[in-house]
Amino acid sequence: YYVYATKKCDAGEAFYGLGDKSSNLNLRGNRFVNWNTDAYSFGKGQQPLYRTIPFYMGIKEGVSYGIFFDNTFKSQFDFAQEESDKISFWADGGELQYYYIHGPHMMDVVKRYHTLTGTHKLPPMWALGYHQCRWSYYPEKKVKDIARNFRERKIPCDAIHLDIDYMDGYRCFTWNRKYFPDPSAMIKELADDGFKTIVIIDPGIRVDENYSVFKEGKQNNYFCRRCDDYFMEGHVWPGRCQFPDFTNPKVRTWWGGLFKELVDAGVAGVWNDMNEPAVFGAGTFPHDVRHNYDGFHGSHRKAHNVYGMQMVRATYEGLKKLQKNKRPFTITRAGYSGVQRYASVWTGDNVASWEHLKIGIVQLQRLSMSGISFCGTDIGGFSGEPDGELFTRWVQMGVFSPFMRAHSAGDTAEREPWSFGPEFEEINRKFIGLRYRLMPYIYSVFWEHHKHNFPILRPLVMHEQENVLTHGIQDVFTFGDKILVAPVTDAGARHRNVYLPSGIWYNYWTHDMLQGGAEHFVDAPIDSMPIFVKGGAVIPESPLMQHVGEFEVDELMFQVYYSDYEANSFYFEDHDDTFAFEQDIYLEKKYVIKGDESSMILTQSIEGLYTPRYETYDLKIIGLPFIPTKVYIDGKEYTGDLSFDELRRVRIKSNKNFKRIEILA
Ligand code: MIG
Repeated sequence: YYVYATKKCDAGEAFYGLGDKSSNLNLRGNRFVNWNTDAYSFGKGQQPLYRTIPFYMGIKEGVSYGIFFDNTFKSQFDFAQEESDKISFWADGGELQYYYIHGPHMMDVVKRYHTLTGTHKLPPMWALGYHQCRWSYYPEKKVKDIARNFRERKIPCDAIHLDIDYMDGYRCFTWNRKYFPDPSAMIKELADDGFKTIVIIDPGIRVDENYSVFKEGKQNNYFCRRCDDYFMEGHVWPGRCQFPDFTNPKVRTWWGGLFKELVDAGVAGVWNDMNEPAVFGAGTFPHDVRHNYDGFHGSHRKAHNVYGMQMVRATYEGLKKLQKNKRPFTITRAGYSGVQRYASVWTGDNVASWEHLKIGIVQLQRLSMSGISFCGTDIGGFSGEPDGELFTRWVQMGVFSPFMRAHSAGDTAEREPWSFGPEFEEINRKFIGLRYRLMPYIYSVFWEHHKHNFPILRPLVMHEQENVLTHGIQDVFTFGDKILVAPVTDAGARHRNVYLPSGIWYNYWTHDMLQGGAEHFVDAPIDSMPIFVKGGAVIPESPLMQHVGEFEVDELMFQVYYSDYEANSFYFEDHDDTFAFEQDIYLEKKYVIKGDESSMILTQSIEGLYTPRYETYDLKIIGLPFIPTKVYIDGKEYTGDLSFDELRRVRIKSNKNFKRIEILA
């Protein structure tokens, strides 16, 4: 029994979306299957992978549309592979229920898909900092040693992750007291130094009559059963395990409450692994396992692809209750459309190779277009050994991964930003520092995502879908709509080609201006990476900090990029980690730039009720095509120095409430 649909497609039609697939960005000519799978060391084009996002977009004669096939059974999509003029999708059960979303622009389609399935909640700002992870950091002394190294070496970092070895015999919600005799004391010590502690959690619960989580689950009938009523059992890290039925609302509430001790100990975030669900040997559960499915009972065939999302939903909702007014931070490996409401996502067990760096760039853009903007890869590659150059290029790409975390398997050499010698350490410091300099911009882009449904990473096809040249570009993307990045993904490469969409673009490092609508050959030395800022952008910047707790400025800095057309920018600020923004305790500031050959006008409008601590702005105006002689701030002549600095910028200090600044030749 299956359901299917077939549609005609044009010769030039291009296809995008579908979540985490590891093939080329344009899906045309391929067939895909969605069945959440633990895909350790997956290769290019390998499938199925960890997630099921049955949503795709097409571009037909320059016009974009989307189809969301909301079916949780194993589903497949054929994009003109079997027959070049047809696209088909089908599933092994359920209903033929799909949504057609009209564009005409891809951005409209993506935003409407978000309206349907949700966006990420606004994360706490610290979660946007750099995360250091490894399988595993233990004992306690090792964890503290890592933390101390970050601070001594002045490499910014906000979070350290504890992988499965923090648990007692891999029993969820326990601590190995030999390695971690006093978790709260350790977590407090780390917190005092600006580090958040994140712990992993798995769905497999060890069958052990002396283990309270197992006993409670058993007494209350919370574990999954087979068709013959016997328990679903499988081996994972703890040995013989049973698995909570997260599709049951009662089980979710119970699971959420289990985090109490971890939260009381100070744990700030939870990383949900193995929730495809993964089982050693068999791969996953047998089809006949029964699920509550929120009262709409069904077998594992129906529940498999949503199991992981319901697990992380339980985790998220539990943390939300336990942490009171603090925003929860969760990560998940498996998911279904809509998982973004409960978690960030990492792409699973990738490999330390240049090819995987390329695959990761495609996966992140694809996830972002498919609703899952808060995503990242294991920086450096999970398995295998990167050399210093590959690791550094991956850190550079990681600055523009919405979730920025380095992670590595236990059988690899140590993998911290300083592991590859002083030359690479210096570059890694510079780039992780850049992540923090851009933090106010990054945070504002997350707000635009959460509140206004914009994806965070945008492939060039989203900027210029009518230009078929962009349909196949997959190694350049923008973060928000103002910053374009062209990561370097080849060993030894020190230059690369970059197509810039139409408009004016500024080299982030030199401020040189480039005309878009053309391809440019640009420098990419190892200690740099091609980054461009859109003309007309107003980019807020933070002074260098070691963790976001240090973000307390007396003066807010902006880089203001001249343009000869009108352009809008947004800046968002609030309390960083509470829900006060839901009561309008935030500021959303809008900037409009308009320039010509002898003047530039910058306006500001402010919405919201938050009161920042600073009073003034430090504005650096970049790219003026004339020598300024007069500046008026809200009609009053400005008396400060107007000369260009070494990077041809003019600095203007203004009151934070200005409405209009005029710069005249
Ligand atoms: O079977 O917890 O993808 O990030 O380090 C491996 C150990 C289980 C898989 C995750 C990886 C994690 C590892 N886990």
